[in-house]
Amino acid sequence: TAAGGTSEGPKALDELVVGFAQVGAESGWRTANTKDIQAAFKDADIELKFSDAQQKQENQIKAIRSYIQQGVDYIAFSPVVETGWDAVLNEAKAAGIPVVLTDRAVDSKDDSLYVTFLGSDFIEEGKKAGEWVVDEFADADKVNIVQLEGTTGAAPAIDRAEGFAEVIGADDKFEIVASQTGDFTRAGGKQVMEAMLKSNPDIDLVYAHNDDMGLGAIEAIEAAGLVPGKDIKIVTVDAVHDGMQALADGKINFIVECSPLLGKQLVDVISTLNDGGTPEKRIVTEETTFTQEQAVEALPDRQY
Ligand code: GYE
Repeated sequence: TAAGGTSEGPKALDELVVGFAQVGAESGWRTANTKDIQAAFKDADIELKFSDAQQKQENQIKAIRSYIQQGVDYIAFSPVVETGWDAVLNEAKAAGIPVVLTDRAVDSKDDSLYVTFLGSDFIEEGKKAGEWVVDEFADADKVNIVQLEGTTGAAPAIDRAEGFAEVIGADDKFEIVASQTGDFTRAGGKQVMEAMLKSNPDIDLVYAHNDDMGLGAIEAIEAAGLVPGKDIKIVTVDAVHDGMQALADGKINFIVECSPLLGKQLVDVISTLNDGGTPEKRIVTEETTFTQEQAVEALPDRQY
């Protein structure tokens, strides 16, 4: 069958073919994620077909259809947005090809369309960012926040906004005065921040859904003659190298970690399936948070 070892016993790992449909190369996180997945499959001696959808759902759907046509054993993908996957996932199901979601979830009523979802708890990440803000501004009377959102419709953008709003919503001194997507890119973060600085004279805090947008915001803040990390505080999510460097340099104030190192776990899921086993339906990535001091300490040992 196309579906690995399920009915004919396990295949040798070097006979397996896995198709991976990546979101794009929009951020430092994504680059680290791609590298880690490619390295893990190489180590395991499993063939990986890789495609980059350039942040477009239609490209990802095309890539998945092409993997189905090629009769790969498994498909893994990180859905650029949450909705609109049922049709193509039903095609994979009909072809007997198990699908693994990595990093981002789909919003579908039918959870038989995928084997497992392997990745972070983005609501929790948003809450951790919010909790830091509540502590940091404990003595303030009014806190004007601007939010740089991730890709519209993407699980991490939706959930990081939700978790954050829930925590800061408990005190009405916190106000999100502007919120707009920067598409998880540095250029997007910079452009949106420039516009926000023009229309909002009194910004206390930037909450960016990833490091790259925070790094773009730093450029805009400096260009406006303000000091990032002091005049305007910044909290981001990811903890990739450049973000951690900016945190250690005092330009970012706090980072919630989101680990891109999903390769080994994805290989484990594939080999469990190949052996006829059933992986957990949800595999949550473990992660921490970093202050400026912790970033200085952690930086030398970071892998990405
Ligand atoms: O935080 C961001 C990337 O899906 C968790 O996508 C991922 C997010 C990550 O572009 O940097």
